[in-house]
Amino acid sequence: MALIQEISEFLQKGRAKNVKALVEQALAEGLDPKAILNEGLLSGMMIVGEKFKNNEVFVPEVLVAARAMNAGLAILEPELVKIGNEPVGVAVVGTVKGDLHDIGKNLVVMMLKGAGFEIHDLGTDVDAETYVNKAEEVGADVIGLSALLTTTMPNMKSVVDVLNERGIRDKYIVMVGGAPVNESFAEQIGADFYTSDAASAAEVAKKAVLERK
Ligand code: B1M
Repeated sequence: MALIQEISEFLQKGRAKNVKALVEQALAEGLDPKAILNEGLLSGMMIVGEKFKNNEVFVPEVLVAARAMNAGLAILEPELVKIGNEPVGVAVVGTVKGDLHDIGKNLVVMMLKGAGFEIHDLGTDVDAETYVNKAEEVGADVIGLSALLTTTMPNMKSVVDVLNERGIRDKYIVMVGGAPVNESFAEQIGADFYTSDAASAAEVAKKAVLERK
């Protein structure tokens, strides 16, 4: 157990090399890969997410913690595949058409990963059809849309419109966020949730998916 706690603590400090080495050691000692994931990597990332939300840490700390999480995950993934670890849910995430800002979107991706989601990151400048096609292809639970420009906010609505046109709106939890977006805009375009930061996005997504299951 002490080893798993150490993994969580090194992850919070963004120490990728230590996290990688400790995950290798934990597997070599026969610790349960799910415990390493849940109590080591994911719990560490949730703590970072909470601190980020409370302005106790900032973007650079979150990025290095996420890098440490990815280093640990790379070692752990083959073991998790062997034992068939089920993700919490599947999320398709991207920045909408016309918009190249991706720092916030990347944080959302990291937090969702940290909350146990399988992520399909479509990158930036993503058109509505691409979101919906990908969501259908991978059986997504959540479609996450990020926009940083007032001029690209309407492209969030295009995604909801395509879902409605295809009669599949209810299959998905549509989440929106980004500096110019707010709760009333989300309501106006028919999205399910607006969250103001990446950690809240992960919390809300997890809760919404678990409530549907
Ligand atoms: Co741009 N830019 N930019 N820019 N840029 C802004 C957004 C702007 C506010 C600057 C300003 O004028 N004060 C302004 C937008 C004005 C507006 O529309 N209201 C602006 C502009 C105008 C432009 C260009 C048009 C400039 C030009 O070329 N004339 C151009 C547009 C290019 C394009 O996208 N087509 C442009 C370009 C760029 C750069 C390429 C130089 C660079 C982007 C680099 C990159 O992303 N790889 C850039 C940057 C860095 C910024 C600022 C300075 C910082 C944005 C950022 O990364 N913030 C920004 C000014 C500002 O915000 N102070 C600005 C940090 C990030 C962590 O926050 O993305 O808000 P944010 O994400 C937050 C939350 O919003 C939330 O979680 C994160 C925190 O936890 N969140 C979600 C985000 N997505 C979410 C999704 C969710 C939930 C939460 O659910 C799915």
